[in-house]
Amino acid sequence: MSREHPETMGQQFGRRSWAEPWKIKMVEPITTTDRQTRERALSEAGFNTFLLRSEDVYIDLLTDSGTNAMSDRQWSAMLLGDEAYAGSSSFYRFESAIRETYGYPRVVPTHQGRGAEHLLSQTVIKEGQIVPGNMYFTTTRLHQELAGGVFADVIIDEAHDPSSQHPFKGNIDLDKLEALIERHGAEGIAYVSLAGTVNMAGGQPYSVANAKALRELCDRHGIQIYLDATRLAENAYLIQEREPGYADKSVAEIVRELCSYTDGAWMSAKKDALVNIGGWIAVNDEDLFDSLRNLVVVYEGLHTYGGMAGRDMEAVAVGTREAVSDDHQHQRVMQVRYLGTLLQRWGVPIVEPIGGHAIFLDATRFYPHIPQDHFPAQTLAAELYAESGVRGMERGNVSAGRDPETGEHRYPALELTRLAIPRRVYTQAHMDVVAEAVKAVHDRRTATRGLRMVYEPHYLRFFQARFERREEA
Ligand code: P71
Repeated sequence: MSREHPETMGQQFGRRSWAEPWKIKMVEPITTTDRQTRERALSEAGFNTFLLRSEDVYIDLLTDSGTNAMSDRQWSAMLLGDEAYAGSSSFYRFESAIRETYGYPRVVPTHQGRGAEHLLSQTVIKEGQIVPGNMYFTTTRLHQELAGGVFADVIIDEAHDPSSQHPFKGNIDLDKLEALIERHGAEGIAYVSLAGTVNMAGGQPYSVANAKALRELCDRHGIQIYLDATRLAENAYLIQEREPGYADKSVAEIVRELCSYTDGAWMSAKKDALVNIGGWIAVNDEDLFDSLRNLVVVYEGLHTYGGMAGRDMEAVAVGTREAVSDDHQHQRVMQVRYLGTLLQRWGVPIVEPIGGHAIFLDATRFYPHIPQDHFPAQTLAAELYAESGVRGMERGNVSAGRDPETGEHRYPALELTRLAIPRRVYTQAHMDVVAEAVKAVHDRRTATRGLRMVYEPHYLRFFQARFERREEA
């Protein structure tokens, strides 16, 4: 760029600039931190970014879950929250928003996504049944296993290759699924666990064509499909962008169509739905609904609040409708892509194509000299925090946990550090700061050593595990 003729960001990338479809009404001050403070905080946190205090973090990209900024419409709806124990009018507004947006008639509220996963798994899975899915998610698989199920990954092979440019890396490989059905019989399969987008693959979408073919295969065998709709609106936006025939359909229409190929869905409303807490499970079948609605009172709360306050349900109702706005999704996905494109241009290895909610740094290529049992992705998350106060999350060997049969690390094909972008929270200037911080860590990568795990909890170890720096490779 010439100094005499400054260019806008859009011009630098050879396109027209986009901007946020909102203006800012309230701000939350954040402060920068110094390296000495960060080094102390990091060692107190056992080199695990989950154990840092948020006041020690400058730009927080740990997760896009529950970290969204709510709109003035959502905040004002919260004041209308009906806090009745039973039959809250807020529940009925919540129920209508979900019915209209996703199309399932029967809705059970839960406090967040894993509450819904627990209910579905306990209700539908029989001991020893297989649960095929398009890649595992940590809490989803754990609840399936706790219910006696055995998760089987049936995502296409391209999803495990961070450089594959396949536009729908979230697709299910129907041959893999068919082979499982042949081996175990349809009665050996609990249901197909389908997610849009696929978090652990890098926020990758599945296509409408794949969903239709999956429906057809499952109908032939009488197998149900349940959808993790946590980031389905982002999946729909990526379909609008890339699937032939969908450019003129709205995100809202595509969401409805995707749901029409499934028997039910569950949701962590903390993502797409632009709130800080909430969830649900919604189904077509009346008997299944009765079972879920009965179980929810044991674990979450009455079937008209499911662990949420009335005001929380109001915020979900408004946020659910905002989430399927085309303008919102455009800004959302383009902001993520802006950060990723800067990193790509500087030669930082990331998962491609850039997905819907986060940039996933490929720690295997970032630190080729660090073996997987020295936790390269955990190391990268720790180094990035020490460098800059930017907090990301490990999504590799620590997250994958141990195989319940052998007790060994699972050594997943993808060893990633995720920088998840909260919705409507940070600006393009924040993305510039993050990109430069990653570049600085990348520039001194050869001098970095891995970590040793010194404390390992039994469940979902990544949340509370502790590490020490290794002095030598
Ligand atoms: C994310 C989270 C939150 C999280 C969960 C576990 C470890 C670290 C962070 C939560 C999801 C999700 C999908 C696809 C279900 C849940 C559980 N993601 N499905 O990405 O991404 O929902 O957190 O509301 O219980 O940071 P829940």
